[in-house]
Amino acid sequence: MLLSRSYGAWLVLFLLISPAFIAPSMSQLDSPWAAKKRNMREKVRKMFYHAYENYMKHAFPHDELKPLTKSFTDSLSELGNLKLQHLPRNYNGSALTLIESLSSLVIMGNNTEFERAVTWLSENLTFNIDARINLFECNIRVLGGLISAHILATDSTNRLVQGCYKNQLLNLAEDLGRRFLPAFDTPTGLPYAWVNLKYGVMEDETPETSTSGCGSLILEMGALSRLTSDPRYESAALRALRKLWSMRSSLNLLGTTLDVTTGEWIEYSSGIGAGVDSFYEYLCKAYILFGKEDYWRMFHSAYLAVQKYFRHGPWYHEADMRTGKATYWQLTSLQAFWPGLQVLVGDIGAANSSHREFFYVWKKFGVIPERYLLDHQMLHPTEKYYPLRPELAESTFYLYQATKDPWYIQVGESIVNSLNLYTKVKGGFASVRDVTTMQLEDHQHSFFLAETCKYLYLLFDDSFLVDRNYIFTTEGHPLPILSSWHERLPEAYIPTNWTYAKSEQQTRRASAMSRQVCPAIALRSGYGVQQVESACHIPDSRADHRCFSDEECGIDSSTCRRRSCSMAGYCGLWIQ
Ligand code: DMJ
Repeated sequence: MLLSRSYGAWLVLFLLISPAFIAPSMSQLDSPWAAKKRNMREKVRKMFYHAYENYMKHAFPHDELKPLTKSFTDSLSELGNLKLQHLPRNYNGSALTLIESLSSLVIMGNNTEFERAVTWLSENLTFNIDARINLFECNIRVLGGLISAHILATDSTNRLVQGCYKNQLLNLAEDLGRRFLPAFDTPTGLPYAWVNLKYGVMEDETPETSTSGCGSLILEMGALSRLTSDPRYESAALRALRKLWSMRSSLNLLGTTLDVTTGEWIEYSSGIGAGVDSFYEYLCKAYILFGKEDYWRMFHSAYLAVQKYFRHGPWYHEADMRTGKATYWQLTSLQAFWPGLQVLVGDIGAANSSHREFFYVWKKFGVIPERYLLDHQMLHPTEKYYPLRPELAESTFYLYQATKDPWYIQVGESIVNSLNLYTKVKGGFASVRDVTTMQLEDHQHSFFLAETCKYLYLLFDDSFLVDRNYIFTTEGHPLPILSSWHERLPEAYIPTNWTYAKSEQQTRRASAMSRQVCPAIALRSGYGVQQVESACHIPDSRADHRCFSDEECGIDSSTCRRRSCSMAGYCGLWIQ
């Protein structure tokens, strides 16, 4: 008894002091990747603060920083349009870059600066300004930034210590949301692209808008409705989305631009890049956030149509929504978000192969050019710029979350090095005007702080996401997935990360939605090699691949090309 008691005491003593011995040996065992990630995280943190502090010093409270001249631009009304629109004389900006930085400050653990920013915005921001703004841009940057920050300010982590937060950011968001509503007052319910914050839709306003302009509002406006219990915002965004979806062709394709008064298409050609990109993203993310089956049905059909008509191996071209025939063979830098979206739905194989091509283009030029003509293998003559866009970093973050393949850490490192080498100047980070000369332009876009730095930071340090479940808006602002907002999650919902895969085996089916997107997914172990079928796969109608006509043939799973019926009556990828 005496013996066992003293043995017990030794054991307790050992357990108490052992961490001191264990800790150093654990850190010695630290993988070289862990050290690399810490080092890279610190590099990204420095980048963010270089951009942020220069903005605060030379531009705040104006909208964006001009890093070369260390001055500012009041760009709120320029967004979505290159011409500077009319602004009232006494306009001093809406602190756009500060709003866009809020969630990044939290993710990087700077609650003090977050609180300072929240306090300033609460006391000074107003939307009662005679400014014609772009609904889409203002929604994703300002409304999304405010809503996400409000949630981060009021969640259970008690970030704000001074106790003077009384939902001011939510009140501002609600005020802004109200100013959006006149834009939806059209015969179709599709919103105008432009609305004056003070006076509503201007006389003779253009009725032309884009697919993403009216199809990417549901996350922010839906969240606003849930937070305020005022259903008008979600209803307006949902009505627009449903109308847009009803305008799809029989191939489940949409165009790029349309008329909001007639509900007719203007540009029938579309792809996954500019003018359309976030429409697909929001169908999928709206399903994740709100759990409505409707969103899933729309997304699933839309996604399969993209894979069927736009995809060519790892590349995506544009096609005519009426015929599905290829129109433009172009790579645009916005398309680089697509692999990230594919990770969310579990189509990892396809995501990985496209991501590699985008990274190859990044390496070729040092950064990714806005538009590259795939058929002529040359840059677009007027779109050689790189405005510090986040999309490649975003996809890299998602793919690393899903696979834990250290190769993505190397990709991230390469992106960070290029950004520091080519775009860092004394006064911040400057956009690249021409990727062939690396000549710079005097503009630091707010999404550099909201997205580019955030996704790079999360790639190297995802501690913000541990045991929490967020989706990121198209502008990189996190929104939590809550059972109270969700149609399908049980009341006692325990968050699990949708994209996080812990073991080797899970990496292939990293998303909770894999099975839904890829019903034909099959892990086949032939000679020890596992293959994952792509979501574009449509099997031939007969298992023995015999056919009388092309209609009986499906879509090839690895190339996503349509199979056709040969003279001998077999489906295959015959040269036509
Ligand atoms: C961001 O403002 C958003 O991601 C938007 O959806 C399109 N891309 C820009 C940044 O490139």
